[in-house]
Amino acid sequence: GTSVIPAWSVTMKDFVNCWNVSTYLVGRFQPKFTEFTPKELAFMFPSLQEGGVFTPSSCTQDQKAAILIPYRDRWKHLHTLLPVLIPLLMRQNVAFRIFIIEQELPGEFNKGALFNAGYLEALKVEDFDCFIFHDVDMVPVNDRNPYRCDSQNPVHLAAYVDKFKYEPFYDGLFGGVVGFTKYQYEQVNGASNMYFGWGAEDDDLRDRVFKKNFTIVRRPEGFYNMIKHSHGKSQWTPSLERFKVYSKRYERQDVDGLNSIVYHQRDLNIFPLYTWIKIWINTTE
Ligand code: NGS
Repeated sequence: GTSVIPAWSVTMKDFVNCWNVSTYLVGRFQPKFTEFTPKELAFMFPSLQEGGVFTPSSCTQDQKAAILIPYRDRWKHLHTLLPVLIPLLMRQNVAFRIFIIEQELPGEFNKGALFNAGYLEALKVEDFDCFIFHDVDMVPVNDRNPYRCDSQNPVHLAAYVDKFKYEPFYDGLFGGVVGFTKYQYEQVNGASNMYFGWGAEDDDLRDRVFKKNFTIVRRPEGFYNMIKHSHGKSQWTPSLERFKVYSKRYERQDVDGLNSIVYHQRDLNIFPLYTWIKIWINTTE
């Protein structure tokens, strides 16, 4: 209803109008998977500010979103995703900052730990309202899927993926692209830090969500195409340990997560396209 318009906004910018972007949106589209250099991308998006920051100019957003992309050794994917993701976020009038959360080598990839470290590091930069955890290989192909958090429950944006013929893969799928408010992420104690290698960390996160009496908002417009992997290895090798860790998930939830993450921030670089943070996590345990 109209009751959400606060008095202060009536003067100039209308924040409700920020999500009223129907005229800019195209719905489903088929992006070409083209890799660009950071320089080309910066040239393509002059309204993007240093650090990968965008603030819509015609309205005031009620949410500031941190787009957190866990990363390691996927340069080509990242620079194929961004030419699609950045203009989509702009069409949606999202106020955002893009963070690349890179895990320092060596050691197995740990996406959950990168979620937690990225979340904490983002909050040192700015007080964001919405945290979108975004796989580097998930390219959105429907811009009517708002990069926005739900005030009540965590959101699953990547609901329908080409790899699964755009069918729900399984009921509990909660991977690819998900969104939490600060309150929601802290209530579930973030993600588990104990999944090294591929798989199950997203199932664990889903169960944390349900355990704390949230439900999941699955977006009917959440269509994505996955970038094909030319080389396998490291983060894509299914971890055999994962079932063992997963079976103890409820015992660990309150002691393993946002409140227990041990990491070091090795580097923070403000580039034109993104804020790039290098993270060390202990992978020898
Ligand atoms: C499940 C994995 C999830 C994974 C999903 C989709 O089997 O982590 O497949 O993977 N769960 C376990 O391994 C317990 S996908 O086909 O997209 O690579 O997200």
